[in-house]
Amino acid sequence: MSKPRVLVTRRWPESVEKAMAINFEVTLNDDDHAMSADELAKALQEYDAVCPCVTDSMPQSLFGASFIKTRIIGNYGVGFDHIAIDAAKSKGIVVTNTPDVLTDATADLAMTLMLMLARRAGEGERQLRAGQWHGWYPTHLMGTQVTGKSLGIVGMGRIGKAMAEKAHFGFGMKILYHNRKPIPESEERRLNAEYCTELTWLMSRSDFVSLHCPSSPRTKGMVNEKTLACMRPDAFLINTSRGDVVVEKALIKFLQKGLIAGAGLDVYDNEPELPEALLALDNLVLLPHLGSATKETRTAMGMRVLGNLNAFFNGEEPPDKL
Ligand code: 8YV
Repeated sequence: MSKPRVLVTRRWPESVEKAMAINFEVTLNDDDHAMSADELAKALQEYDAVCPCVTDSMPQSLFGASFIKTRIIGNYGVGFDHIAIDAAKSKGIVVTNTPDVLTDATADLAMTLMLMLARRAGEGERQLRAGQWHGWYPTHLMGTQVTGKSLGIVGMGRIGKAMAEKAHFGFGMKILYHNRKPIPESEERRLNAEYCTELTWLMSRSDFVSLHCPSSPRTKGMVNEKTLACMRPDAFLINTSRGDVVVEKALIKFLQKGLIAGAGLDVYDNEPELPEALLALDNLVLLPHLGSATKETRTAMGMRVLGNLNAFFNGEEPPDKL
């Protein structure tokens, strides 16, 4: 029996690509370019499985063709807002993602942003590399103490909870959280976490606000002029979720005017394009969507996709079916 044909849209860690080749006839994207809409449309007609990632936009229009061969989309990533999953499902396509395996890596990166921001690490490094460090003095680049401060977590799913753990147990932070529903009381007690029914309430009480919600019609533009206005001028915003949760223009305005103290961003509205105004600001730490970028995690993500494909082609329900 011939092996199912699989398209992996971007290069993965080598060990996973090798593991994929055992059960599947895999096509790799040799030069690792971001695929065009035409290439993805063609892929849906040629491959039994397509394994995209965040750089592959798969809108509703992509699923309009009369003939589609693909039976499973094994997304490499937990977020799947780049795939019109209802349209895919209406064509009988199963869609899976990769939860769990990137939880710690992403929470670690949010911690990195929080610490870098609070301690002005980006500014310090830029200064030093530019040859502008002329020695120690008591008021040099004074930052903000993180230990003991309050952290407002928006979206208390797996990654939000991992962030709460690291911040509470590692830095003695008081945790506030906003979520569709509260977490169990025992968990609240363990993490010293307090539920905020209103986002504005959380924003006004947090020294740091960290976004961990998925992109959805409910969360799109949730951090906007109105909600940012609730933050204190000495508070910081951290975003490792999706760019469209924040109204970028509003954030730029608040940063330019010093209405909030700073922001740490790993995700943007129109990646990889960044507004000049963001790049020009100093009270910012900007990273290029590195949330899950560890060797361990990127390998585990690929293995998770592979597990989903193996289950599907064995006639079983894939563990991460959406
Ligand atoms: C991934 C992410 O690397 O999984 C996610 O949702 O945001 C990233 O950490 C990316 O999406 C890969 O597709």
